[in-house]
Amino acid sequence: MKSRNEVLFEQSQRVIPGGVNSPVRAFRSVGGTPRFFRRGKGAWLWDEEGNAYIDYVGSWGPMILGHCHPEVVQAVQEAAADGLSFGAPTARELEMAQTLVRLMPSLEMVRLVSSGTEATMTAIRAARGFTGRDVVVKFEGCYHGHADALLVKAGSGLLTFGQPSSAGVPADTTRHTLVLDYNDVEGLEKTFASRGDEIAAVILEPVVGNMNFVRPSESFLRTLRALTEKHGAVLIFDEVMTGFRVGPQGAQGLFGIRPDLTTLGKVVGGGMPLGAFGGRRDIMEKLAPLGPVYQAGTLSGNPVAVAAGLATLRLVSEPGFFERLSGTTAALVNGMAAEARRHSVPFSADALGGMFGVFFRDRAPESYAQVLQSDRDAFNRFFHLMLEQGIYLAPSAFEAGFVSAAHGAEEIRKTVAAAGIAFGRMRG
Ligand code: HOZ
Repeated sequence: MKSRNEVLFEQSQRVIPGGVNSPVRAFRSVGGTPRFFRRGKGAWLWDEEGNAYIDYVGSWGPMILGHCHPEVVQAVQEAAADGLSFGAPTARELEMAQTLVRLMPSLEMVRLVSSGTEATMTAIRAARGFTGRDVVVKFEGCYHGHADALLVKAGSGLLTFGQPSSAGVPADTTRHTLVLDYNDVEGLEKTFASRGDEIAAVILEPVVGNMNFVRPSESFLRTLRALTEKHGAVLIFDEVMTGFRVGPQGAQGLFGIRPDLTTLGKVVGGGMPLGAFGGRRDIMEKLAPLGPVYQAGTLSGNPVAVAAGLATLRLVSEPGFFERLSGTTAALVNGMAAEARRHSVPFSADALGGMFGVFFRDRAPESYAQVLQSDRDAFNRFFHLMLEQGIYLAPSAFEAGFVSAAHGAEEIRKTVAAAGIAFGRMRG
């Protein structure tokens, strides 16, 4: 007899392409049936069959406080009771903009949108409008949402499914997109030496979470900042994943680099559809209605999404929040690494704030090429052995994991114990 998850998946595949509303949910690379979730509370999720899981996906990043945090739920309920959407300015939007400007010093002005994709797409447009140049530099394995110009050698689902560039994107659209290797200082210097004055923008994930987890080298970030400044190119930090996730000021605070533009999503909406981008006033003032760069959205700055985001940002800004979160994440990855050593499984892990990566290779990767050297079959086995024990990891070897403030010592202990059992079975 089929399980309820299987029945739901079968039915979904008849009416939704692949049975999912975003490809990474489909379990295609790990195999098996995606879990259909009915509810979440704190660090836990329950599927339609009533099975409980400790959640390390966190809706792919937003759920930094865990599921159904009472203050976030209350904020959403209150905002919803006032009206779901006005398509007009609200005081809540102003409060969100003021909050972001206060929390992230590189943001002089911000605009709210409905997703990370919209934020990065518009940041690129603003950079092109500001500089009057066309060329955009991105890095292999970084994913910046699914806007046409950025779907080149991208990470996340495109990497998971081995199609790093998408069909349906006219070659003309990506003609101006240059792709370099992440953490490759020399490649960067050569590109700027030959084409520096054509480059409108360089966009990157300042800690990559879309080819699993790759941290930047200090020299890479410093060179990037110096070269973009020298050549008048706009440096865009895509902090959709890392913003208010790896530290109180995102990756830019952690590494002490001030980008020209920053894109935000995920945590900023506390689990509701909200994105934002912002940065230098002279660039942001190019946006309509002040300037010639057009961007718009019926639901931009949606009051319910903004309320969820404000409540979330209030809580993550409390003193000690990131110290505690980083401690939990470190306990998780160190515990798993110790279990792997005990069972002689080649394994490594890395983490910043509430974001982590696990790899079936001896050292955490520093580049896309090294990520590909990780043993993908081993990951897939590990994923299923963990899932059987109620541990929900991202269903792909090319995604980062997320820990929330609701993950406590007991959840970490259970996860590390499950990893020990999984590694033991992998060796056996
Ligand atoms: N950036 C997320 C995964 N790496 C997005 C989730 C999705 O594509 O559904």
